[in-house]
Amino acid sequence: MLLGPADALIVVDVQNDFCPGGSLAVSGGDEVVPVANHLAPRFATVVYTRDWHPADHCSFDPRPSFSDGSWPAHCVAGTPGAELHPDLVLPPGALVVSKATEPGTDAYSGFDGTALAATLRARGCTRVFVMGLATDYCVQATALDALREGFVTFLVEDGVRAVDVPPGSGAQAVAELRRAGVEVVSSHALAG
Ligand code: VGL
Ligand code: ZN
Repeated sequence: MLLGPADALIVVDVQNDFCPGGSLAVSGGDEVVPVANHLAPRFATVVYTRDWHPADHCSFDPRPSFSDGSWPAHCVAGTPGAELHPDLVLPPGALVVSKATEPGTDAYSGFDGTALAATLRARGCTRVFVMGLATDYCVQATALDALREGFVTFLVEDGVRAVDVPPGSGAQAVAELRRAGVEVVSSHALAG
């Protein structure tokens, strides 16, 4: 599959807290870093979203149940856990989009409460390729919003990892994305 100037890569929430050792670690989360680094130089537009919560964010719960939207404290703005994974290589001109920055609301999608859709349109982007963490939460929400915003939307299947709470939610998310109209591709199939 040939990439062109209207294609954008969206790398969702590849942050320390979502990687092994982090407060909300996704199994194998760091394994998406080489995929992001392989793809980023092939895209004219590369966006890194980050979960960027205040310390008193409404999703934080000392006894979190995950699937109901309560989580251990994670990605507190300005802390090491909120930093993008240190091995990510951001190409020149890469965009960083912070989301869920207000105490009272959560936002799984990189489009939710941000200028991402407008920014992509202003750059002439018509297709987006979504990868990152986590498949069943922020990746799924970002890909569904990309469709809603009118972008032709792809999921980079080897570039995602799931929380998998409840079990199977990662595979279910991929199935739901397919049903919604997202095309699932492998990073190896992308050239440009
Ligand atoms: C995420 C749970 C809470 C994610 C963010 O990036 O998938 N999941 N906040
Ligand atoms: Zn969060």
